[in-house]
Amino acid sequence: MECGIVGLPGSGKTCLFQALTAHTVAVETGTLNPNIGQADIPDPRLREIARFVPTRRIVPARLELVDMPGIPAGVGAGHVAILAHVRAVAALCHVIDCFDEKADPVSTYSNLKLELVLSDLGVIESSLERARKAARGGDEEAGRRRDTLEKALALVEAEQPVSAGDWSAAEERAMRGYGLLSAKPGLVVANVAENDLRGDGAPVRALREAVAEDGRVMVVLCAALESEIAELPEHERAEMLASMGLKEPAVGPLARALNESLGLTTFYTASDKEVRSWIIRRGATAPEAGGAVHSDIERGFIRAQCYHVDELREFGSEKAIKEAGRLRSEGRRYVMRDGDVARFLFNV
Ligand SMILES: Nc1nc2c(ncn2[C@@H]2O[C@H](COP(=O)(O)OP(=O)(O)O)[C@@H](O)[C@H]2O)c(=O)[nH]1
Ligand SMILES: [Mg+2]
Repeated sequence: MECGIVGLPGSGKTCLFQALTAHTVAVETGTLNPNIGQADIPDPRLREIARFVPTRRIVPARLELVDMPGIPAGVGAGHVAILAHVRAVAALCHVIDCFDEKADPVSTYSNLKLELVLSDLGVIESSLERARKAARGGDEEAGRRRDTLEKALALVEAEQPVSAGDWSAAEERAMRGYGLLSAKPGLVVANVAENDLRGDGAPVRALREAVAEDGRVMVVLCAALESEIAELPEHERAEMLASMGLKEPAVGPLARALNESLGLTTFYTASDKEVRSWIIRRGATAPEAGGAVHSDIERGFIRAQCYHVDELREFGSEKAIKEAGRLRSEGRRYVMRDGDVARFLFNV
């Protein structure tokens, strides 16, 4: 899953990117190239599983991050080079400067939203023209595309994001190829000052309200501090976090909020080799989950042996779960539950 980090220049995008990727990527600044990297998604359940299933290593799922070069204010649809990168990602993370005393987070947020809507306007208009022409030539598929684009056009002309519409699965599929920015699920990062880590200041509170009104999630963090913490050796991190009154690095809440707004869920595989978390679409079936591990598993799927993380806590070992008759044997129609630990049986 790829997440694009967007926002005004100087809002702290690159700083956040470096924090999330723990400084593992040599970043470029002042160019039109995005920085691309991966962040481990911390998950307390991994350690818990490893307590009951002795293993050689723990492998967290990862989040792909694309740190976009800034979209200068007021430039809008003109910045094709930058926006082309943004069109390819699945979700957006809007970073908003709340650390500068002169910042006005609410108006920055509404401008940013408008920017995305305006950039979609151009894409929709030109695609609509092509779809209309093809539809007149008798292409039924193009006719359906035209209807969907007309619906999207009405929204963006009213300065509404495409995501505000009611879309059928078929319409969503038809639109996916256009990479419409205002159709992407997104969350907001309030980049707060070191002296307002909980975001209790009036500007951040106002932003929280504006974001909630849109039905979106907001994560409060201080990118500069997170970046410093990420540079510390592992054993010093916990102490630093505690001294700041923080429970965990921001990548945890950020990834969880992202999974939530993208409709994703987590399952685990556990053996003496590795304990690992996997992120899949909510509603994915057992063979689809197996496919996240390896395409052969999906192809040759026989069944999945599953139990829930909570049962590990309750019974203390996989053996005890089995003896209690709680090890489930699930077939191809089984919809994975968040927190399932699965072993796949397959044959190719
Ligand atoms: N005080 C403070 N400064 C920050 C914070 N985040 C970023 N900055 C500073 O803002 C400037 C721009 O940050 P950068 O990450 O390059 O912004 P970008 O243009 O959005 O990528 C840098 O000088 C950062 O040190 C923060 O949380 N607090
Ligand atoms: Mg930057």
